[in-house]
Amino acid sequence: MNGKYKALWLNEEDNLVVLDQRVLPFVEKTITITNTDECVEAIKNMTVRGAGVIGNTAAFGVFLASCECDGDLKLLEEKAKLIRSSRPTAVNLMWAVDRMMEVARVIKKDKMQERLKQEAIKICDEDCKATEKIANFGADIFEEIMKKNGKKEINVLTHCNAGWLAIVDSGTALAPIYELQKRGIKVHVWVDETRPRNQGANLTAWELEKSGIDHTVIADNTGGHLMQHGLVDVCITGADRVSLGGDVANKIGTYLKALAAYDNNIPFYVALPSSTFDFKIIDGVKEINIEIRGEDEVKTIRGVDEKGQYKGLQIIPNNSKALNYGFDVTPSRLITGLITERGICKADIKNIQNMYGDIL
Ligand code: RI2
Repeated sequence: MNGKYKALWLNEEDNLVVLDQRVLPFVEKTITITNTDECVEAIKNMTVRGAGVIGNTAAFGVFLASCECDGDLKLLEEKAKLIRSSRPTAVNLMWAVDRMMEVARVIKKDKMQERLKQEAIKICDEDCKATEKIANFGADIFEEIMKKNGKKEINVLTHCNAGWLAIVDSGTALAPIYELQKRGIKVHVWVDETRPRNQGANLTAWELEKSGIDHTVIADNTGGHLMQHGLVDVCITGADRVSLGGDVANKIGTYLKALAAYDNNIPFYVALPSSTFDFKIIDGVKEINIEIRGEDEVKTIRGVDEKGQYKGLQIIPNNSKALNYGFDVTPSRLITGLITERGICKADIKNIQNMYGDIL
């Protein structure tokens, strides 16, 4: 793909251009990342977000860092460390930086920049291919569910945003939905708004609207009610880190949806590329580091007023405290299957080990 993807691309000057995901869908603008500090800031402040895109940005960040280092590996290690620690939960970030640094450590000084640029492009290209496969495996299973339920249309519930804004080039959880559309199958998506940052209401709805996919935005607490009344055929989310035991860290609120799905006998799938596994850990609830973000994201809400002016509003009393966990962990027992580029597997240690026997 030569470094050009929908959510991010390398420009003529070899700088990284990204869609500013903080202001979508109200403002469509790009930000150009030219150095390590800008890369770290863009990941921290969520100009870019989504496990895959965070990993891609970090990979290009290491390339940009190498342009500041003139072959000085020690300096590059320091800069890579900064990028690696910009957010704690999505493991694609650490995975991508580590992979880039393995390359940097064995390459000659004068070849370093070009080689790192090519490696970052390779990481993105691999994600693109993975999402194509996820799209097909997921769409096949969704068709089966639809037939089993005797329906001509499938109702899918998703949480947060795991579309092409989250992983190049067609997403994880949304990839099978785009594929169903290509296959001419009627699909309707229930989009959880996903407070506090509203990635569902802002980003997933924007993506689906742009693609002409029928969807309805719901308040975060609505899913259980819909499931009890037969209005959801299947749930699917992306993931930020998945343990060897099959526990899934994903956007806060995912666990509650999985509980409701389990109680109502509705399949709950998680879609991820292999780079989202953290094979070093087994018990995700105990071992995954959950990001705590600033109170302000809970205290305020952002949107446009009646004049189309984009702004933030405070929504809680001045002296009330707020707490903002970014993610939760859904235990493997609540998950019907993990959809990866290698196929679909049960979320348990035995099946994950079988699927990844060649690298474990
Ligand atoms: P992919 C998001 O977190 C959500 O947890 C979402 O499910 C995930 O990233 C999608 O990433 P945030 O970065 O699985 O918006 O699609 O905090 O790579």
